[in-house]
Amino acid sequence: MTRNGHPPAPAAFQEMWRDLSPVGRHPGSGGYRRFAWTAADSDCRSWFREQAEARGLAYEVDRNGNQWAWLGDPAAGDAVVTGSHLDSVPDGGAFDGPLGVVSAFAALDELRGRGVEFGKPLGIVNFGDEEGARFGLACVGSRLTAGRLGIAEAHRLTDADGITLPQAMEAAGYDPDAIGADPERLSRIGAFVELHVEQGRALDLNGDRVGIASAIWPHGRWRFDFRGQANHAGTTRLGDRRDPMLSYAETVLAARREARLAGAVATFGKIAVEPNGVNAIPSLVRGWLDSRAADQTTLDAMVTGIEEAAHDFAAEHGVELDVVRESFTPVVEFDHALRDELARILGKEAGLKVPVLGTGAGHDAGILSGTVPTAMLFVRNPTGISHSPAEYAAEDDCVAGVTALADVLEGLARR
Ligand code: HGY
Ligand code: MN
Ligand code: MN
Repeated sequence: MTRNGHPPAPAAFQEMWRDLSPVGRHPGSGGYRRFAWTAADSDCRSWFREQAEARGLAYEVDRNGNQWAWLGDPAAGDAVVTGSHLDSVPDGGAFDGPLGVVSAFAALDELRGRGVEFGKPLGIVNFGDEEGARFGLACVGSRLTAGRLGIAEAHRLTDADGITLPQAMEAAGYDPDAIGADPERLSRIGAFVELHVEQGRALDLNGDRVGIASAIWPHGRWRFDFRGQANHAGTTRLGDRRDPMLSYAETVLAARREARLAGAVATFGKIAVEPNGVNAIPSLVRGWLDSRAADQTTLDAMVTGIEEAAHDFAAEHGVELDVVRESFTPVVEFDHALRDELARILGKEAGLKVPVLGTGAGHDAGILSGTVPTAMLFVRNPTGISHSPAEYAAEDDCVAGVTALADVLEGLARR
């Protein structure tokens, strides 16, 4: 036993974690760069396949590149599915996504160890391109499968080097013309439960190891293109400049102000500058806004406020501005019956104190929740840091997550 009374992680968990930890890790930053359809992504996919095969599970890849591992025949229906994603944001942490996939395999091991007989098919899934780090749109694999991203729209997605999603899929050995909605596959799922590291400190502040998700805030991504005039940094008088960097910078500050007033969040975390020369006034500053709020009305008002401010700043500097909404995910309220069932399984049967909490982070579970009864488990994150190499969860808490997931899967498979 470890010093706070929880058993150490099972060897299989430690081994999976160790195998996966070098994949796509940048030696300089220590963060992960596991972007869709790259070599690192392919290595993660090979790892998933090996884990499935080592456990004698039936392995398949669906038309959208999501990977599935099955115990029992999914065609029997009412399947219980768990899993998450293996891709990352630029220089992401080790836990966001992989914890849910590794815990899924570890929970299956635990259930086998308990001698549980499954009356229903049990599935483990790795959804492709959850973070949208390469093509700008999050949850591409689950959106396509749920019919919430059209084929034509997906085919238009392009990365920073001008490579389209179909080109990237093809280069990785997948057929981009096969993508699209997969209602039959989803109709076989009776419940989907995604385990995820918490991306905040609510659990830690209350001294809880594990929590259940209530809702996901509505959120979206907007692209702001400020176009001015490239010119010489040394010879152009200040009054003669049409500098888009100025209106961009003022917009960043306006976003912060609007978010504070709304009790919400707004972030410019990505920027592209042309010509991107140290001695040139930019011709274009392209900034991406990520905005999230507890409800739709607040989010709409905040983004409108930021856009209006950006247009005023652009006009002041003789700059043109275009704003494009690149993606949007409405509020997700997880299935109440399933949520209550998880609370019952973990609370009454396993004797855990399990708080129910909302989150501002997006998940494949949120995308699926419109089609499939869906729930989420969160595992304590003592610093709350996520989307950063510093993201962390203690091994004891990961073990508590695996046990909770195993309890939930066992309970759901018995229904
Ligand atoms: O950006 C998000 O909320 C998620 O982590 N994909
Ligand atoms: Mn993430
Ligand atoms: Mn995630």
